[in-house]
Amino acid sequence: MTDVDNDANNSGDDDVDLAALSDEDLTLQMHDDLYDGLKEEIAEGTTILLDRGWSAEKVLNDALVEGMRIVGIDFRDGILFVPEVLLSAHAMKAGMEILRPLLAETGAESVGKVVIGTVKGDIHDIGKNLVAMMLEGAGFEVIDLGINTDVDEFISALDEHQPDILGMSALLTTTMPYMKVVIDTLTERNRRADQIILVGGAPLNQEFGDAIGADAYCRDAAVASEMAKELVMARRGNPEPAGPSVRT
Ligand code: B1M
Repeated sequence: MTDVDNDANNSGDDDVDLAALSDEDLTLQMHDDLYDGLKEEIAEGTTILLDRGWSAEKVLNDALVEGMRIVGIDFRDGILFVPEVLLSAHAMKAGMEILRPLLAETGAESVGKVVIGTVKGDIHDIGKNLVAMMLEGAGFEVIDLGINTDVDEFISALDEHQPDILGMSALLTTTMPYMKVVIDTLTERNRRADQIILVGGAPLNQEFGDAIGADAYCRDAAVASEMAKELVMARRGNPEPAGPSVRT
């Protein structure tokens, strides 16, 4: 098999001159390199594609997110295990770090504040980090609480930063119900309507977002940044507080 066959079992041992590959082959090679957790190669490939005039969004979606999707399939099927997937995640982050300033490039004044975190019990942060980057790119000030965030941490951050938006991410079917714990706690304390609540993560869907009382479920980072702008603008244009449970 050649390195650009996108062969999942490729060991990636051969030294490939990434700069000599066509765009298509380089993209496939990056899927392999992500699979093999090759951080430096991912950073190099990301830089090459940007130098060739690719937009940060295209590099992100075609090379990195698609590569991670392939990793996810083999993880699900028991072909890859946690240590290997962690290496892939580190490699993905190396690419994202290069894209971060480009995705966050904005001349605009802050359009609002967002507190975001991955919920308690969940340590997946790649998607949440991407959402944070896209929100920064859309002009939001983002306070990122990281992973494994419990309700008290969310609420202290809301107290401290008084954001327009609370964003929660979950990647596990076992952790997504915790979003409801946070929303219910805010409702019980009569402060649900103080902020817009956005939720997202691979196992979620619109129905779940509606059922737990979020203001919006966001399929991906691009939708999250669009939705954030739209809901903040709507809220400012309309003095009625957002959210299903309105403070009385
Ligand atoms: Co985990 N893992 N993992 N994992 N992992 C999944 C999620 C899984 C689907 C893999 C699989 O079986 N196919 C599966 C979950 C099954 C389920 O619950 N249905 C799973 C499992 C089971 C586990 C462990 C339990 C494995 C184990 O230990 N036996 C364990 C759990 C640890 C824990 O959290 N307590 C575990 C561990 C790990 C690693 C540590 C190895 C690593 C995480 C590293 C890290 O994040 N720093 C990892 C990874 C990398 C994955 C996969 C392969 C990739 C996730 C990812 O980064 N995707 C994942 C399989 C998959 O999803 N295909 C899997 C790329 C990212 C860009 O997409 O995160 O979906 P995503 O984010 C998107 C959208 O969802 C959305 O926008 C993002 C960008 O467009 N979005 C939001 C996300 N958050 C949002 C918030 C918003 C709005 C949109 O508003 C605020």
